[in-house]
Amino acid sequence: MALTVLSTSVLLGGTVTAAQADNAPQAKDGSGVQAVYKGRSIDMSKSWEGATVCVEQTYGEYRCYDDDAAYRDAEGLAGPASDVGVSAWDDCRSGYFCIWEDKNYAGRRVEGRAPGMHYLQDLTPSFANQGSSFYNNRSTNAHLLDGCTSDYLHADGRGYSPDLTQEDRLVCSGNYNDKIDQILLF
Ligand SMILES: [Ca+2]
Repeated sequence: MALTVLSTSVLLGGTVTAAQADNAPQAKDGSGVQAVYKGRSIDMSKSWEGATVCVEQTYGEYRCYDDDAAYRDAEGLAGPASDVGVSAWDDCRSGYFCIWEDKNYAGRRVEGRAPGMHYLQDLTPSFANQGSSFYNNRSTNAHLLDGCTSDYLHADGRGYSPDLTQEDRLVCSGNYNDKIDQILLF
């Protein structure tokens, strides 16, 4: 998939309202989210071990896979995964929000689907403040929060960014690359 045809559709920032924060599920402070990986339960906040893709099944339940081929095979998805090393935004299937640790949809990724707040520190050992590209392949909006006051990046449904260095923060200085701590799915 060529990147040149893509343009970002995430432009607007703002502030999260108190009502939005109150409605969000609470973080599991001090303990990571458990995921099934190779038939075992792993604490996603401590180590993904050999996994590179972790996918939310229902809220609080995740499955992790070695790679996209294993993911697609296990979840019964047709067709091969995108080649390693090329942009793989279309590896993020419809109905999911995906964030990758590297720009151009590369590196490890975590996929969420349930409405509510998703805390990256509970989902990855080193992924919080590392996200560099995302694709909100859902019909509803998402907010990417960086923990700097109430600053956030708004993403429309089907919104994406191949490079968060290109997304300037409107409230705080700098850009959103390697800054995202939480993702609120609507
Ligand atoms: Ca990064």
